[in-house]
Amino acid sequence: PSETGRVLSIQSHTVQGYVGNKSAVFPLQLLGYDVDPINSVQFSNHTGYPTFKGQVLNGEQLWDLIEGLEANDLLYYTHLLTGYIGSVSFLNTVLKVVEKLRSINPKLTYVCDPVMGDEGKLYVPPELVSVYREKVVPVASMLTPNQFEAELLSGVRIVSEHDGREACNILHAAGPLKVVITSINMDGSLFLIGSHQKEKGQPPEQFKIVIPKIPAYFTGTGDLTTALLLGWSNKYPDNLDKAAELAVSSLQALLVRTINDYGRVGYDCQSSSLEIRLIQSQDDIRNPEVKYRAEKY
Ligand code: ATP
Ligand code: PLP
Ligand code: PXL
Repeated sequence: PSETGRVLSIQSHTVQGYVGNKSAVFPLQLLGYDVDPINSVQFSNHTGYPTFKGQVLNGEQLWDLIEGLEANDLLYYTHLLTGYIGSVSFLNTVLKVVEKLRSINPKLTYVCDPVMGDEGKLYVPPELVSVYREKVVPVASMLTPNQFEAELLSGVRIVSEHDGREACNILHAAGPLKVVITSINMDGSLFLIGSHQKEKGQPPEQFKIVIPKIPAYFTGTGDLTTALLLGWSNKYPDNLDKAAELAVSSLQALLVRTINDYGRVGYDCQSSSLEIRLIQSQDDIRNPEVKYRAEKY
């Protein structure tokens, strides 16, 4: 493995629990990255709880922080990472940030988790979808949609592995050289589909990882997945399959630890969303034992 980097991570902060930056920053640091978090919101807890309180950063406030960094020559980053974004104005400012960072480092890698919804339901304003499709996807280096998000962005309804691969092809044509559909729910299992277009215009190398579904709901796993894919794919730039094996293996070890911990205190894991045991899983993040293998197509 080679090289680490400096990551600007624009994501949610929650005081309690692990979503957004709280589930991305620590693992990237464990993998050796310098990570500079910008907190797009600061909430008491994630929005899946009965209530939450807190503040939302707007586009101008985001730009203010970028100007502060620029004024001190602190805007050199190797990677930009973004996750859940709640408004069109904030997303448009993120696009300005991409442009600004690339003017300083033309090789900047932009890793975008186009968080819009899950299981057929949007949890962002519908106007965001076309901004992602038309303006964000074209500038992303790596895209990590879930099944529903890949459908929204590609226009392909995904009910088979073939559809998942076709959605990746369409997304490559729009811009990103690396696409990972983080979970397609099929036949009682989760399928991760990865696709790496090594040269513009050439057919991509594609693979799948089949993940047995754990009967529980977790929050923050999508954010952690994208962070780990950034971390490992930068260390193995020509082996997206290996990066995904490492990311999935870490994640599954963490999820097993999470349900075991909740189970120990007699908690019903299917009744509500579980907070991931991130800190307790640091060895599984630094040094995952690869138990989930990529199968090349
Ligand atoms: P996002 O909405 O952030 O784009 P996502 O909806 O795909 O991402 P998740 O559904 O949380 O995010 O899945 C991300 C990864 O977490 C999967 O690839 C899988 O490895 C793991 N995962 C999440 N839930 C489960 C589960 N119930 N059983 C097994 N693995 C899971
Ligand atoms: N539910 C809501 C309301 C969200 O804002 C998010 C944010 O990403 C999620 C669910 C998804 O969580 P995950 O990253 O585990 O897919
Ligand atoms: O990606 C998960 C996430 C991010 N940010 C906020 C959230 C959630 C999940 O619930 O509430 C604010």
